[in-house]
Amino acid sequence: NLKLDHSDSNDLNLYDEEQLRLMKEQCIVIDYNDNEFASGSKKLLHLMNNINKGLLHRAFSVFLFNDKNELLLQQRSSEKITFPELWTNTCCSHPLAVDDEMGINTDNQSQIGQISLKEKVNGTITAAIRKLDHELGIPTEDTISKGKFHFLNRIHYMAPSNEPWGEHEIDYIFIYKTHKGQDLTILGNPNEVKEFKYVTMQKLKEMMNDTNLKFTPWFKLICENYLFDWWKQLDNIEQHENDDQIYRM
Ligand code: DMA
Ligand code: MN
Repeated sequence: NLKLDHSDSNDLNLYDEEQLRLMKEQCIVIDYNDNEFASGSKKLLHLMNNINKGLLHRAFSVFLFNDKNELLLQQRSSEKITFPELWTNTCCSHPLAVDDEMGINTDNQSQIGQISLKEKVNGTITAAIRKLDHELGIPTEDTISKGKFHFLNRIHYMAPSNEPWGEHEIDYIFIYKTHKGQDLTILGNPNEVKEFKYVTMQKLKEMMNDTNLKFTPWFKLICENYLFDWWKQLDNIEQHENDDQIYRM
């Protein structure tokens, strides 16, 4: 019985046409424990008016490293409706409310609300592969393989963006390590990404100290709480994999 903001009154035609089209994507609405119970448009789920009524959705964040252990960063495009022009991790988005990306497949009989974490992770990786291609032109066949995504943990956070938007998500964190000698083809989609580059940990720390550069709130949270530690242990990242806790921040 929530009175939700559908924001037809907001001046949405000020925004980029393609990004507005993407606001119609159906994301996965979840409860506090990450159990799916509904779908909702990206637009509805990212209005602070609705977030303040408790709406929460599923998301993912990929941290992709090259074979020199450098992290691929991106700067979000000016067209992005939420958090435009901020620097952030390789790729972020939402698994959609479709069987594949929720983790329901022909091998399991999972019912909505009772999908195992393993299957949810699997579905979320499907979404991550879709968006690595869409945002960064990283070709999915032969180059990116499902088995090479390391699922670390989930963080639950809320963060306002520019009015009237914000985030309230349980975010699945993945590390993807490129194998030795592999040089990924990257072709940034200008509607999504303004710039991208590989950085060492030291370079990233310098960037974060540069007051001219702005970073997304989830990226800062993940860096401070986890990433800098994991980065030092990239060669043994398996020991941190598959943590089933949800960390509230
Ligand atoms: C949403 O990312 C996900 C997180 C973890 C903030 P986004 O705004 O980049 O999503 P999309 O690329 O689908 O617009
Ligand atoms: Mn979101």
